[in-house]
Amino acid sequence: MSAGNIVILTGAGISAESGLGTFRDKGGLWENVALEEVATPEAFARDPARVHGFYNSRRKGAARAAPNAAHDALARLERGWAGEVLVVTQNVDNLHSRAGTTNLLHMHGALHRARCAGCDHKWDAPAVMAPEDPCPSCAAPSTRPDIVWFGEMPHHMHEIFTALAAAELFVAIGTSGAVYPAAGFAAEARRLGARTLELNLAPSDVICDFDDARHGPATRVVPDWVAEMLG
Ligand code: BV8
Repeated sequence: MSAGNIVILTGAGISAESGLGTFRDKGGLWENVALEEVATPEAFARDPARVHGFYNSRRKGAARAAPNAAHDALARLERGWAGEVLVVTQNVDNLHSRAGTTNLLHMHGALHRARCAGCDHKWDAPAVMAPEDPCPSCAAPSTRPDIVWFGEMPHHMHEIFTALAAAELFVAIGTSGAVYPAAGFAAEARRLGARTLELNLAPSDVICDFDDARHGPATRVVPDWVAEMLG
């Protein structure tokens, strides 16, 4: 394959070697706090200060982290590949954009963005958010992290399915395949005619949807794969 469109789905595993925790590995985020307490609209309605505290802490951690060799390799692939390379990330950190990836969709939102639950205005999030923060546009105290919580529709779904339909290759990197609709992208891409490749530390929950797989740490497996793709 020397051209053709590539869609790459990334998850928390690509940022693990940058020091950011994953969700479902041993010691993962959801082992320490129940997602129902901090990552649903109901949790935010019940205790907005606690939810803001959870994301303020993750925003601080993400700001301290740096892109790793896997993020850098994907940015190289975008620059050097003859076809289109689209990165769809489930991650809410900004390590892909800091590594230089530009064709990028944050389907689960982003820690560095804020949103008004009242007027839907979006802006760059401050380091620390609180329930009483007024919206810069409508002044209502209805600001929230621009994060897609469980039970909410992920962002950019139309663009993602359009890209899957035009893809020759779908690659999933650092994701457990536990969360939908992202976990269904490989099966959808395959149904639409794409080849599918998993690059992950261990087989994911949806390994059966992949034609090929390479298992190992992202900072080794992803640069090796990109080097092969760029010849
Ligand atoms: C939706 C933002 C419908 C938050 C996230 C009941 C009620 C409501 C919904 C549902 C329900 N039952 C099922 C659902 C659907 C639900 C879902 O799938 N739930 C799961 C738990 C069963 N999905 C949703 O709710 C989605 N919305 O369905 O909307 C709808 C329809 C119409 C109209 C309105 C609504 C929304 C899902 C988005 C939730 N938000 N993130 C935040 O980040 O705080 S999802 C959450 O899981 C994470 O954020 C992450 O993005 C995502 C996936 O996790 P992974 O990235 O894969 O991370 P994980 O730890 O799981 O795995 C890491 C992997 O990396 C492992 O495989 C590991 O081996 C590997 N790894 C580790 N180290 C390395 C490595 N690989 C390489 N190198 C390494 N070094």
